[in-house]
Amino acid sequence: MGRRERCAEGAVDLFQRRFGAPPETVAVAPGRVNLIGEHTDYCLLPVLPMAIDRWVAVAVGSGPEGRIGAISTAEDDPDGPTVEGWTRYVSAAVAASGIDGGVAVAVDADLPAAGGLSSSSALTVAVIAAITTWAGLDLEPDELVRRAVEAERSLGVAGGEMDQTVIVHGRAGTALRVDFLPPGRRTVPVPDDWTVLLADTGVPAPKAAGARRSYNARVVATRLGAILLADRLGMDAGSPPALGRIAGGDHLAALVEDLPAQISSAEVVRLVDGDLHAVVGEPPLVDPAVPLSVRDAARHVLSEAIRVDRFEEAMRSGDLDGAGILLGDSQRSLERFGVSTPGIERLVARLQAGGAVGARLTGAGFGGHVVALCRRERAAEVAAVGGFAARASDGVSVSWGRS
Ligand code: NG1
Repeated sequence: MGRRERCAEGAVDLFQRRFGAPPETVAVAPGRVNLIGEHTDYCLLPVLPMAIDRWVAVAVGSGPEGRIGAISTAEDDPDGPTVEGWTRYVSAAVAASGIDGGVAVAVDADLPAAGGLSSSSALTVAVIAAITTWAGLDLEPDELVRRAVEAERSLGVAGGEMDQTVIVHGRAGTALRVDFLPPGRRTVPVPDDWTVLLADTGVPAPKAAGARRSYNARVVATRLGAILLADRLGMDAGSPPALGRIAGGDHLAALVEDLPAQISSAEVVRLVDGDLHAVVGEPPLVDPAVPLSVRDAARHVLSEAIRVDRFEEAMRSGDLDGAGILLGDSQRSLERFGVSTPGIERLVARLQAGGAVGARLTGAGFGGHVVALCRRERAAEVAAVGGFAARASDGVSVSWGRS
């Protein structure tokens, strides 16, 4: 039995044990690793993630009238890991499914929580997929993505759509190039002799408190960069403002260097006579008076978008060393962007010394996992440093309907 089936079985068993009847629908969603294109999705610039063979399974059936019954194997096991705040995702996902209760949900997972591998999005997607199937709603995959994004944003993180897109649309053996403007997706085969390794910094990358604030501050900093650059170019950065709406010209790199190193949202809005709400949102993602590192943010995002194109080319031509260099460039850019940590940097260095051609943080940063790339015959050697080889997997699947 594979990992996916074991997880599904774990959720079914738990459901039966805790709710006294078999579930009616089961959904299993993968985690993801982002190969490259970090902090670009919310700027409407491309990403290149891949769904991995670590899973979140959700079993669903009838529950207490007007309420949501939710249990997870981690919580059920007194020696199991504590997963903070997971029921908030279940509640948000139930709401996004258009159901106001009367449902029971049991969760099992072998995807590490708060590790930058998208456990929150996998849980959200799996709950919405299971419940809408159970309720007889036949959601189009893109509608499933849309509802999962909406559910997570309702919890206060101004995230992009990368995670939910690859968790729904991922295909075995391939990474997924995702564009947002205009929207597009294409699979990119992972060359046979490449191994993608994931190593844990041991520091959680939770989506709560400090990490959420730091993430949202980066989102707003990129919006400020977009507004100021658009103003110089006589263009419209849109609402919310996005660097993706003005990217593409060679002239941009020079203009980025002229951006202020630090400037607050309030100041930018004053300068360009803009709309503060469109920039910081409501409730505000960050204090409008706090200066943000706008130049570093724009520099990172615009250079990272170019690396996505180059990395895709390297994958298609089997240029492993070229791909490794791009990972290193991405990591250094993320360090200047302020989302790396000394622990991430030490782990990246150890993986490289152990035989990886390149490594970098994956996901939002501030902890979590590092992704490393190596030739397949060196995988065991690099994995000895720490970590596991991730296989590119299919996206979410649902079994059974409502009995
Ligand atoms: P993780 O690593 O799952 O926190 C977050 C965002 C992504 C993307 C990355 C950075 C959510 C659900 N996920 O990922 O959209 O912006 O950070 O590239 O908000």
